[in-house]
Amino acid sequence: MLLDETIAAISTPQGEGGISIIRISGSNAMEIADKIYVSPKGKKLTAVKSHTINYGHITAADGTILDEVLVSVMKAPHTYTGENVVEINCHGGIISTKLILARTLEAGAVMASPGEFTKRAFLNGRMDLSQAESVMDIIGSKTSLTHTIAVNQLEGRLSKEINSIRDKLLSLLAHIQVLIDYADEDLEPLSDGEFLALLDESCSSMKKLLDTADRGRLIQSGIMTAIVGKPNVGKSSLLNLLSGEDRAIVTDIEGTTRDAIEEYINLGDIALRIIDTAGIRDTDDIIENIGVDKSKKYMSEADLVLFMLDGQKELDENDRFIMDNLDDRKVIAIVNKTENGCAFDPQLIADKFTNTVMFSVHHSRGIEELEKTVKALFDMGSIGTDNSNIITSIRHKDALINALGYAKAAKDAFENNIPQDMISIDIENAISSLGEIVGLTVNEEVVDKIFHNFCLGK
Ligand SMILES: Nc1nc2c(ncn2[C@@H]2O[C@H](COP(=O)(O)OP(=O)(O)OP(=O)(O)O)[C@@H](O)[C@H]2O)c(=O)[nH]1
Ligand SMILES: [Mg+2]
Repeated sequence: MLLDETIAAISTPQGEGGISIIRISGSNAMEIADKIYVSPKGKKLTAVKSHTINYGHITAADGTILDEVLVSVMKAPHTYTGENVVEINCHGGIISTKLILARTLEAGAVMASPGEFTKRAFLNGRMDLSQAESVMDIIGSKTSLTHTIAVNQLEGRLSKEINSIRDKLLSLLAHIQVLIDYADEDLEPLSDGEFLALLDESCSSMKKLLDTADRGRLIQSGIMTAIVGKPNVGKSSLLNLLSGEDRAIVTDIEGTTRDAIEEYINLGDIALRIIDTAGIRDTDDIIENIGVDKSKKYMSEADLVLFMLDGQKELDENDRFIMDNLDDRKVIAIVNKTENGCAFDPQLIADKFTNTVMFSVHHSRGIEELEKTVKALFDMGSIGTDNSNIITSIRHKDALINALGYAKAAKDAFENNIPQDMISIDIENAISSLGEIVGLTVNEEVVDKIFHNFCLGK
């Protein structure tokens, strides 16, 4: 990528709509736009004030009008990319946008690659790498929770925390370097206690962040949730209710579902990758049995098990078999079909499972309670309302694991009286790993890979 090139792309989704935007960024953005833009009074975009919107037309090479437009002119450096930016608002539609984009290219712009506008924002120091990554997370958000986390990251909350840990480690490094380089000078070094305390603080801040990574993963990719239970309790009915469509076949015949069905759904502001499974029971049917084996596998692998029971029937050996095999799992027991009460004492279930929800798919009753319970079980209730950061990116998690490993090694070395210049290598490595998160110490290949996943025009 050459930063001295001026780039252009369509920044809005392709298709029919109210408006579309063609974005141009680079030092020649205004000059290029002037070659294809005509204002009623002949004004030039190179001459207008920054951050203004200008009415006019985009014309073809022979002067034919291609569309009526509003053109935003934003001069560097206070723009998204930090460069001169022109945004042409034209009528939404495939042809208008393509024709105008083609005109910008004829006029000297080059086609932007995916994420290139944001990459330039990063390279020009408008945002750090974790902020740039959050832009894509905002665009790709499927729940308000992922959106909140991404917006916080864009606002720099994560960067601030990472930089503050980095600063602590940098002060330790400075301390060691002073000791080594000016050993004979009368400097006031940190006491061993102070040195260790700072190192400890850094380790525990990193550990605290890392502890959020599991939750972050679940929030970002959805909690893998298996609905299990004996046949006919209403598992497929629950999947259909939560997904809002007739996804799975529902009948009153036991053993209706043979194969697992997976759907991505939003339960309030949490995402679930929900799997409807075949009812678990002893059966001689070969096909059903394969399904039952799959159900058992999901039961043992899912992040969350929704164990469903039929509130209109007494508990039986199939229920008990499942109950006995859920000991080490995160489970919410759902007693379904309770619109007219429950055929067994619900306490029998509540005694075994702390989280029990009385439910009726037919009456859509219990959904809110279910949502509340899932949130509590995964400690997601306070996200967005408190100020803590959540690690949702595997790249950030890996960098933190490395940084913490180096910081711990430095601590061990310090406690074992290893020479200080050896300790400084570990601290330098920890600083460098943290720098990868915000993009201070990251190589070009990694940066390219990150932005390659962006959408065109962003
Ligand atoms: N009364 C009542 N019936 C329900 C409720 N939910 C589901 N059912 C009925 O229970 C029967 C079984 O529902 P399914 O969703 O197919 O049950 P399942 O657990 O998927 O069954 P298998 O696929 O055979 O394991 C159907 O006749 C549903 O209409 C409910 O809340 N109340
Ligand atoms: Mg079913």
